[in-house]
Parts: sequence; structure tokens; C-alpha cells
Amino acid sequence: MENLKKQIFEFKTKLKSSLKNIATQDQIEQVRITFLGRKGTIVSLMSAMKALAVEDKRIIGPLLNELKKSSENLLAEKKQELISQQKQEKNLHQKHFDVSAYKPHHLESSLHIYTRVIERIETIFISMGYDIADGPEAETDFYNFQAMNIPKNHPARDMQDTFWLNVPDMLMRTHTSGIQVRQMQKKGVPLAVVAPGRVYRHEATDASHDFMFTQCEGLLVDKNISMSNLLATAKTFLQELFEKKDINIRVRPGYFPFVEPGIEIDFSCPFCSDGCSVCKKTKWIELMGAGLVHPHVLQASGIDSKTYSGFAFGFGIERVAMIKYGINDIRLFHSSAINVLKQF
Ligand code: FA5
Repeated sequence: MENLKKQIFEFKTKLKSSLKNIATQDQIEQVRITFLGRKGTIVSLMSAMKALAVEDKRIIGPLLNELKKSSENLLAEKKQELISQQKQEKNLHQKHFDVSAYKPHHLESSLHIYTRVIERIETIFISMGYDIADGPEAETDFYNFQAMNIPKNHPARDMQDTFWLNVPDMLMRTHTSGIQVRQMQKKGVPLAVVAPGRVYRHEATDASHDFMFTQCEGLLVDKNISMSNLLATAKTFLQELFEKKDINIRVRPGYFPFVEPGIEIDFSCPFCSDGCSVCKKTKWIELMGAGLVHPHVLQASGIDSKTYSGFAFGFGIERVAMIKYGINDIRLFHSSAINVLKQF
């Protein structure tokens, strides 16, 4: 019994010293488990009491009960002490929080380069009397190919590798040219529209090619439209876009089944003087396909091809933006690279 009394006395001293350097609620819980838990010291003292004689139990029993109660109070006090200490620290911290000293990393938002360039393109064409049109990105085989004089199994389908959808005859449009037929069917002629929009091609990427990019389609249909109207329009547009009269372009024959004759317009590479990876060592950047609308396309749109003629063009919006802003890799457009975006 004397030994038990000694242990009871030491219990309190040990508990007090364990609580001395406690800094967190978790540490308090650890101390509670050690001393008052189900496998803790107090339980083993109570088991030891069972071996005592009845008269000794009468002495030790109340001592243990009192020890348990006072220990629980000690823990509760310590808990409370910690809570108010943490509150005080928080208040002190808030008191010394100087709002005017807080200088967050400063980033301004701005319009994405796509938005800027598309708005500029639209403004130029609106000033030339054109309407803005739109079309679906998930397109039918009919509008993307067949109505564009590219029947099924036509070899020209290989010119634009296609992402086919798991729906019969549906695909992600490979060019914006399908909008030509949609617009002629919808609005009839005479007609002058431009249609900027995203297109998709199942092809490898490099500095000037992406698998998803944006094109701007242009279509003008009226009586007596000729190649000179097309060339004058393309040149005026490019002069306005690049804000200079002496633009360096070249026009060469190009094959597209939906125009006859067809041409391609290239812009002299602004990134080099003797060939680089952007222009593929040609010194020219391919900008636009164009030509006089093929009679089959007018007929597929319900237009009398003997009375009306028209020109159409399609250019890469990233390509014109690359030239205008000196961006030497098309993949930067949707890379979300902050160091690129913040320059605009
Ligand atoms: C066409 O897509 C035709 N629909 C253009 C056209 C319209 C011709 C109307 C005649 C009449 P092409 O595949 O060449 O053509 O693409 C047109 C332009 O899109 C190119 O000149 C180039 O500026 C851009 N382009 C083509 N492929 C890519 C690509 N993978 N990544 C980025 N831009 C591209």
C-alpha cells in the first residue's frame, strides 16, 4: 500500500511536468492518453488496488478518485490556457497586419491575341461592306467536302487530314469553307461575308502548323466578279491589317477543288532573310488560299452559276498574327504561357 501511495504522489508530479512544455492540443491529447487513457497509468494503479486488503482499499480508493478528478481538471485548464494563448497570438498578428504594406504580385489581364486579331479583321471587312458569319465546328461531310466539289473518295480529301466523329458523316471541320454554302443557301446572292472560326486537322505540329487553328473564310458573290476583284480585296485587306502600303506578297497558282482558277498568297517571312524554321527555308509564309468560286459550289448552294460569279478566300488567323506581332511559333497561341500572354 505504501508503494501505491508513493506512485499516486509521483503521478501528479509527472503529469505536471509533462504538461509544462506543451504547445498544441495534440500534445495535450497524448498526455491524456498516457496518464488517463484506457491503458494509461491511472488504470494500472486502479488494477493494482484490487490486490489490497479491504481497509487499505478504503484509503487508496478515494485517493485515486481524487487523483483522477484533479488530473482531468489540470488537463482541462491546460487546454483552455492554450486556446486563449492562440487567440492572443492571432489578435496580435491581426493588429500588426498593415494593409498598405501588402503588395501582391501585379498581373493585368488583357484581351487574348486571338480576340484582338479577329476584331481587327472583322473591322476591316465591315468597313469594306462585308457581313460577319459563323458556322458549326462539328460539320457534315456534305458541307465540308461534297458541296465543296470534293465527293467521297476524291483524292483532294487527303489535302486536309480529318478528325472524323463517331457519328456517320460527321467530322470536325477541316476548313471554314463549308460556311460558303451555308451562307449562300441562307442569304442568297449578292453576298459578301467573312467567317472567322476554329478548324481541325489530324496533322503533326511544327512552328507554323497546328492540329487546331483558326481560319477566316471570305466570300463575295455578285454579277461580273473577276480575279482582279479578289486580288484587290486581298491586297487592301493585308495593307490595312499590317498598316503599311508596301507589303511584300507573292501570288502563285494553287489547287482547291472548290475554286477555278485557284491561287495561293504568301507573305515574305518576317523572321529571316535567308530561310528559317517558320518559313521552312522558303523565305515565304503561306497565308491564304483563294480563287473564283467553282460553278459546282454555286450550284450546290442553289445559285445560278451562269448569272453569278464570286471569289472566295481562306487564310490562317494565327499566320497573320504571327507576322503582325513577330510570334515565331504557332503553338504559343494556345499554350497559356504567361510570359507570352502578358506581352499583349
Ligand atoms: C484551305 O483550307 C482552303 N479552304 C482555303 C480556301 C478558301 C481556298 C476559299 C480557296 C477558297 P489551306 O489548307 O491551304 O486551304 O489553308 C488555308 C490557310 O490556313 C493556309 O494558307 C494557312 O494560312 C492556314 N493553315 C493551313 N494549315 C494550317 C495549319 N496546320 N496550322 C496553321 N495554319 C494553317
